[in-house]
Amino acid sequence: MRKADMFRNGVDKAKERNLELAGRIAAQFDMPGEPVAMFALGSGNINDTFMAFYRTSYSEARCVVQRINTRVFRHPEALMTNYRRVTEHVHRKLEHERGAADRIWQLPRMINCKNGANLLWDRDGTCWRAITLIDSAIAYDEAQGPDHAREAGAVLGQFHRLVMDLDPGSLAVTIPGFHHTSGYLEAFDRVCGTDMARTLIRNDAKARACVSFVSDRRGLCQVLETAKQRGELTVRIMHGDPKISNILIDHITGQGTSIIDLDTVGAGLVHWDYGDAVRSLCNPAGEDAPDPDKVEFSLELCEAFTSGYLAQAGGFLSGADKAYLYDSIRLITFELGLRFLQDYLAGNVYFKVRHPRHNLDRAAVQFSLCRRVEAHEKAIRRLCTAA
Ligand code: GN1
Ligand code: MG
Repeated sequence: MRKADMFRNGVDKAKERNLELAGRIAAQFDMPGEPVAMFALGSGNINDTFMAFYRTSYSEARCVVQRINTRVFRHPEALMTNYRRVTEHVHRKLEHERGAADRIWQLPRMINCKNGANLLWDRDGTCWRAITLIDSAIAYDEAQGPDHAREAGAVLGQFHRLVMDLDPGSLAVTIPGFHHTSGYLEAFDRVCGTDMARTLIRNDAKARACVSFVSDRRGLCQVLETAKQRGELTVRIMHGDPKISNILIDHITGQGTSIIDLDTVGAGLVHWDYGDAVRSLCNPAGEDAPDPDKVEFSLELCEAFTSGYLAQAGGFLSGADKAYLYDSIRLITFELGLRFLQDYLAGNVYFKVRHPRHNLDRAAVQFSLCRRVEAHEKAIRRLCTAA
């Protein structure tokens, strides 16, 4: 084959696929110019994310386009209403505080369709939306070191501070029971009673080890809930999914600039967010670590993240809030493992998987991380309350 043909073949194949989506989906959003392509982006476990490219004769623009997973988010309209409410509130506040800020904090906003709607329902029943792109910022999948961790902490703390005066009751619940660990335990118990789960557990040592890990920690599920009932913790607005790849770092200044993925924003405990961010940041081997036994929890990254977080959020957190930060890391790590395990036993119906045992492998990684967190309990408690 001649070089020119090889080149054309390669380009054409990619073009065909992307052009089809660009013409049908990207073209409907209120962006300047003509859509020229859509490329898959990111590594989300629920929605499908794309970068859309648009061109005019003198410039070009990009935005993020997402196919919303309506099996998980059953009421996408509610999700969009939350999104708008939170971004408008945050943008108003950022404008007001701009003079005193040490940087330009950002939060992407929605881009409506050309017909004014904020969601696009495609003819095949799929649901799409578009969001502005923060072009000069990077979402890292892994911690880049303590400076990165500190900036990531600052972004989460800043987000909590910015939304703390928004009424938690004003936001819709996008996933009922999200982060209610006891509910995940009940779902796990139910699935364990099915024939499919029984077979999966009986024939597999890894599954049995994961199940017994859960059995040993059933009491843990209530830790934050009980503190809330006792009045030690307050319901505020939380992000719901602040894993490291949802926190953007400005690559020009190296400073944290924005948090993305507001799909689960709503009433809850800021502890869920703190725990989720730390469990994802302080596990350098990642959620797909090939060997669960080699998973480590980095105290250094945890300390840096916590200092960045408390520098922004410390002003409104009480002593009791700080006292439960350790428990939140342990709980959310355990909870994510439990969610992966439950989904594996239910036949992989919630999280996207690349192979049939993917959710089981993911569960084993989170449980191993949870063990490391438990082993570091004293040191973590010290750094959370000292900061
Ligand atoms: C899911 O899709 P993604 O990657 O943004 C999940 C989070 C988990 C995360 C683990 C709505 O988030 O709760 O922590 O996977 N989101 C939902 O990677 O369940
Ligand atoms: Mg998400």
